Amino acid sequence: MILIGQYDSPFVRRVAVALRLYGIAYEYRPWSTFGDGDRIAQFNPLRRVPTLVLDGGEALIDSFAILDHLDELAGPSRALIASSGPERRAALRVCALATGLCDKMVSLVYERALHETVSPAWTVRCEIQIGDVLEALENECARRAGAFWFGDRLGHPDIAVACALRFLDDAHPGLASRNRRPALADHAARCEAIEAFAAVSQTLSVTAR
Ligand SMILES: N[C@@H](CCC(=O)N[C@@H](CS)C(=O)NCC(=O)O)C(=O)O
Repeated sequence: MILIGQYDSPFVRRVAVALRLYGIAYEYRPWSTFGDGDRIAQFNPLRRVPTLVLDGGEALIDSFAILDHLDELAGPSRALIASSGPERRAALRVCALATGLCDKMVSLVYERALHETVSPAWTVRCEIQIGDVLEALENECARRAGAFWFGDRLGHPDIAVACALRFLDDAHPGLASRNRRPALADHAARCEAIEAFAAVSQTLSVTAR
């Protein structure tokens, strides 16, 4: 299979970390969403990453759909998320908060990179959403009992939150320092120390023109 996208994207990175933790081999195409838009469009008309091209040529789009397939390949006993019930819903909720946080952070990046005049209303709204989600995640993280979000085993929520925090530091250092959260900082350090995270680490470069 072929993973398209750069590791500075929190969405691409969460997929890449899962691929590594599952031990699934993949070819890597570090195509840029803007500079390589035409190449990405051959597989995904949305021109978005991550895009995962399966061996038969089928292209999966959106990190949730891609991880759903990888979980199926890994099987229920190895999957990084519960297969059903309240545990699955709770894990998906944390993942959705983390990826929603990334949507807002990416949106702010594009707002600043692409518009001559940045919208103060949109900026303030995104910053409030980012701050509120970080606070909610911090509270949940501080209350957890085990080493990871839902016990002693790392799962998709851990990966999604850690990838979001790395993107926050890279893309919005000012917001990151205004939103320092000790439990989340500890969580990020714990995840970043794992080889699967270190192997797919890339400093953000914004090329949105
Ligand atoms: N919901 C998608 C979001 C993916 C996403 O926003 N990717 C960004 C890169 S970080 C992208 O492709 N941006 C280009 C665009 O939206 O035009 C997912 O979870 O995969």
